[in-house]
Amino acid sequence: MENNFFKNIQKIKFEGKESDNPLAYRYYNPDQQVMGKSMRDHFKFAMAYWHSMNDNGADPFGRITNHYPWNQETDALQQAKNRADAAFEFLQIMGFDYFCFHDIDLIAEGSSLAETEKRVAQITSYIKEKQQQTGIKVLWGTANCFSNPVYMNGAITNPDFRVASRAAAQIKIAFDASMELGAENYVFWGGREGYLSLLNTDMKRELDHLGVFFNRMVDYAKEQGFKGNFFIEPKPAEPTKHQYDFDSATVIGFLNQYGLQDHFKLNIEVNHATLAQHTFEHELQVAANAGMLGSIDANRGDNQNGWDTDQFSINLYETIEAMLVFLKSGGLQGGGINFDAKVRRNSTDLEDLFIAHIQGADTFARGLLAAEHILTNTAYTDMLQQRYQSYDGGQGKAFEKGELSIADLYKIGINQGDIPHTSGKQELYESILANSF
Ligand code: XLS
Ligand code: NI
Ligand code: NI
Repeated sequence: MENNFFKNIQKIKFEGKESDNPLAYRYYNPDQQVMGKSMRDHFKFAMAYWHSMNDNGADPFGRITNHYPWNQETDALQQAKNRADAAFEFLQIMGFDYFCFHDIDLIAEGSSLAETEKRVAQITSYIKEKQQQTGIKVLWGTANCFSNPVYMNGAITNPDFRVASRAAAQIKIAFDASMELGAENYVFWGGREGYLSLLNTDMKRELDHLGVFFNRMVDYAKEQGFKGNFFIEPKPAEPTKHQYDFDSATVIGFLNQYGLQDHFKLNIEVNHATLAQHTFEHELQVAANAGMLGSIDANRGDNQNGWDTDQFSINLYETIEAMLVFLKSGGLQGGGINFDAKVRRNSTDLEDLFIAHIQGADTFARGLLAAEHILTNTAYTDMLQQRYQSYDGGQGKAFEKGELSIADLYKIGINQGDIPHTSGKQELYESILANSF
């Protein structure tokens, strides 16, 4: 493989935890088996095209800091091809099998949607060839229905049908491109689906529109022979003040209400969980409870900031707790771990991109190994089982099965004398966690 954009960076190898090479994996060893599955298959690590290839460091207060060499060409198609070349070089160096994209990450939007459609088709056939040469796959595709000013009042939930139908057309184009590239999943993230003020919003009507649209997407995907999964990615706010896909529980309620529960799963993002005042592991568990734990957008927030900072994962404690839920619920259904994270505005060396992804992958690998240790070599599983053992037999079991009436419960409850305190042992659980790596 000849690198044009990353000439000085060699393929990233696993060197083990004693290595002091910042361009090597210390914990992510793709072929290592963990609870009967290789790390590669557990994680299906993916690069997020929008951050890793398109982000330029600009923020609301300052201009571009990262002038990536692949984004300098002014002709849209040539620029898109350069960017695809860089993406595939990057993925091969990292040893990642997947990437995720929005339609307009691949190529700049045209002046009309019809022009954008032509452009997307051109770059899709270019990328398809590169996939055939390298074996690199698409974890999921999606449509960016939030950047274009036409969506300022919403996309599918826009009060104006002209905009809603435009969004539907854009999503069809992005879905078709995703299928063309063999995407294993398709994501809906509704950055503008919500409201800024309830005063000017008919919430019920907007939600009904979203429900109808998703049902029509289910029909369309079936007609097209799509074998993958649809994922909804919850987020409470930002850019819109209140987003309809607030958190896992809200999305599951919505899916059930509109008859979509058999056709969708969830894509859980760490920083979205914390924005919703939940932990990452809480959001994963809620999705797993519903049999809808589909995929993960990996990143981390900042404890002092209340927005989606999309930093790379380094929070080991958080990741171990997440990997416990992950292993206990049998992993992800169809999805993988997509690094929806960006290097900071002042991280301007090309190698920073690699260091960031390596550390992200190592954090997940380390978290997985620690979770495996907790589940197989400590008292954790027994402790948890014992905590609920009063439901494993006798009256507790009868209650669990719905066999006790309120009168039965009354009789049992009132006749049992003093109930001794049973310690919740939280600190013991925490010490198991803290000593697991
Ligand atoms: C934004 C979202 C977005 C989705 C894809 O906060 O995380 O990047 O993952 O549209
Ligand atoms: Ni995301
Ligand atoms: Ni996000």
